[in-house]
Amino acid sequence: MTNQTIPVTQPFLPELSEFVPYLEQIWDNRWLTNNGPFHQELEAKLAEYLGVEHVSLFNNATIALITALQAMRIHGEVITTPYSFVATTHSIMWNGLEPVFVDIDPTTFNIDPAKIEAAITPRTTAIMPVHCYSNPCDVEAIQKIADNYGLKVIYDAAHAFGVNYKGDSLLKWGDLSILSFHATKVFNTFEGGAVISPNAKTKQRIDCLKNFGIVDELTVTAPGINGKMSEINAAFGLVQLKHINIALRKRQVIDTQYRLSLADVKGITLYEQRDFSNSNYSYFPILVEDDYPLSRDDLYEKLKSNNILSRRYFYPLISNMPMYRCLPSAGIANLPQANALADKVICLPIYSDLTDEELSMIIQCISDVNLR
Ligand code: T4K
Repeated sequence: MTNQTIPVTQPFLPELSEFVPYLEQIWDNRWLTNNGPFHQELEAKLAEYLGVEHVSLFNNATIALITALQAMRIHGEVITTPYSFVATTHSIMWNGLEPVFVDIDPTTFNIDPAKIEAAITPRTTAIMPVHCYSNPCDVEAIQKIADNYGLKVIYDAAHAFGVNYKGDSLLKWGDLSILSFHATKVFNTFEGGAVISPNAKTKQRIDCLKNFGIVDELTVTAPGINGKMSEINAAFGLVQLKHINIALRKRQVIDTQYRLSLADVKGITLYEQRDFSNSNYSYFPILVEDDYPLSRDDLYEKLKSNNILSRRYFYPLISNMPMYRCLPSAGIANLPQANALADKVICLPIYSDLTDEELSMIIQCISDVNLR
């Protein structure tokens, strides 16, 4: 098929010449990090683009998640989904808290609100759901439960850049939302992330914690961390932001083409975006069902032998990883939907520079099996 490897994703990179003047400015003013001018500008521009008020930039989403839990003074147990990238549960562990896994809804791939209440104990203080593949969680049901039981809700919104729900930013739901700007995300700053706060006071606490807990030269009020984004990363974010709408539109075209071409392939199930929301086309997961001629792993290998590097996000399931599988909530019987999904999923390549020819090759590779 092709000799060129097709990765699952590739960062969108503007022309290097567009970035150079920003570098020159950094060299000129010798301000490299610690809330510099590009950092401040990116926070303001992102707030405007995302339709939120309070953005705190971070060096990555994992540190942002860890800091968010600390900022909310979470203790005891945190209810979360096992169907995510490991960073979600790792951030809970880094705070010395106990993750409690709750199964997912097989249609949204997100934590199933109907199963949350049964997992609440006197030690539960927070819920950490994930908007998986940019599909919004059932934010209304989750908020109702949180209000009834006095729990905080911290959304891992690493996949949810630019997603709206019922006409407003999805990032406004919960007590805090955390974005990732990693190289593999739709909007990237090489490495990076952000916490979205609901008010200025919370943003102030987040900003203090990400800067070691420093208030001023003589005052340190909390055991904070170094979560700061550098000027280089922030400057790159400003350049990215100029192109983000075009990059998202290109992804949308690829998503549409996949859907048109794969809808009728027997044994392949496509994932549907929830009503009242927009996708950011960050991932294109397919489910390989029992009536597909190949197993999920055989299809993965077939794609690989054709130089198409799909990924099994999210397999293995976090709850089956060695450091988590002994938790009382990690048993397969407690998480049947998440386990089933992890065994079926493949994320196909999607990124703005994927060519029509490459897309056709991927589609053909998946569809051809039926012709044998
Ligand atoms: N919560 C959720 C729900 C997340 O998905 C993530 C991150 C986080 C929290 C934590 O966010 P950060 O702390 O990272 O900001 C990748 C990413 O490293 C990770 O950020 C992401 N989720 C996860 C879903 O995927 P890997 O181990 O699969 O990445 P890697 O290095 O295998 O890259 C995947 C493909 O991307 C490569 O085959 C080629 C391409 N690529 C990658 C990089 C790094 C490029 O073309 N250029 C690059 O620079 O984890």
